[in-house]
Amino acid sequence: MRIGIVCYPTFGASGVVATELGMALAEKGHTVHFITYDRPVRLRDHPNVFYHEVRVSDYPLFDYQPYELVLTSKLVDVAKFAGLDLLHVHYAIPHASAAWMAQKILEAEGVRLPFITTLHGTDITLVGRDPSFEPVITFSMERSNAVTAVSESLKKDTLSHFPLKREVQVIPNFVCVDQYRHEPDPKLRARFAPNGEKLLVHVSNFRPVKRVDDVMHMFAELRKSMPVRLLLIGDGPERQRIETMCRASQNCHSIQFLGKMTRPEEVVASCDLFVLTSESESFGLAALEAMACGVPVVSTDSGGLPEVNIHGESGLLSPVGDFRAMAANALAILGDPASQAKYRKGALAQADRFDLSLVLPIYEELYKSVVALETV
Ligand code: GMT
Repeated sequence: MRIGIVCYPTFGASGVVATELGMALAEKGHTVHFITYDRPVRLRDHPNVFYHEVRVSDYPLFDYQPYELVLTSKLVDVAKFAGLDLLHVHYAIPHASAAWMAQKILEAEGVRLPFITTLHGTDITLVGRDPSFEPVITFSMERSNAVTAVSESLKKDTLSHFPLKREVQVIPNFVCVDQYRHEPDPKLRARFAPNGEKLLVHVSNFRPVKRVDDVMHMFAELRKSMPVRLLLIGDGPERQRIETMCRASQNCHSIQFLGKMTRPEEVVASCDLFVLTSESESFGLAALEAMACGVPVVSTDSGGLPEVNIHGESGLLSPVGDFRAMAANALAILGDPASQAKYRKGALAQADRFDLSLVLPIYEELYKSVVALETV
């Protein structure tokens, strides 16, 4: 099939899912065209993969550049030039409405272009619910040829926040487990935990929804009971404030900010515990990637996290904001070698349930069914 993929090209997990899906489809022989404003960070070179940049002009009349229109024109152009069989757009805003517009333009020219919208989380739980977006999001979800959500929790949120009459299919996020099976690297451990401390890690885009303050609080609490160090990977609007908070604390010498990394798993695999303190999380791909490295997870129980992090198996869950419970959970996992080994095994087993080999055929089936539909 010839598939167009629209996504955010940055470090956001929706872009990572879209990119890894496209790469896997290309590997299976499909031709994949990525259409976005910058080269997706995880995009690798492949003979079946093409990248089309959406370039917005800086015409002085526009205080706000009409990205959605330029994207639509590019979709029309690529669909015609490459003979796309379908479009798969990741993150509803503004990709789903741009895809619908492109579909209508092509329809007027007698060209059929079905599109699938995959909902990732904040497009529904935060931004999409805003009245300034809601009617457009509802409309474009209704008009998509298929809508998927990355967890049961996100599907439930979607159906409760939007007056949808249509089906929403859950297709969970995935991880290619073979790529994540790194053994802990003694050199990295010696660098980050030179005195044999347990090593905690958090990966996020440092947005308020991640509650990185709670990572700092749970770490301070845990340090009262055991020697630990903390790595913070990623960057975003809260990073400076958290770094300032860190410098003012007594624990800062045990905390390192590593910034954005294209392959965080290379460090995560050498850690003992992954911490995710989010207020809301439709899935929590970063946690799944950690599990695939054999790293158990202490997380909140919000959104789709209980579908990914199984309490008592791959890690432990606690209510949002309860950093003392998170510290107690961390101690329960790391406190003795048998428990750590049990959770490590549980994390690997849980990651196996989300292996790419299980999820890719579900997307391919959906693509086939959408392409086979008679009408737009
Ligand atoms: O978590 C973020 O802030 C990034 C966001 C995105 O759109 O890239 O992530 C969302 O999509 C991911 C991939 O499906 C999910 O794993 C994340 O849980 C989800 N984030 C939220 O729901 C906050």
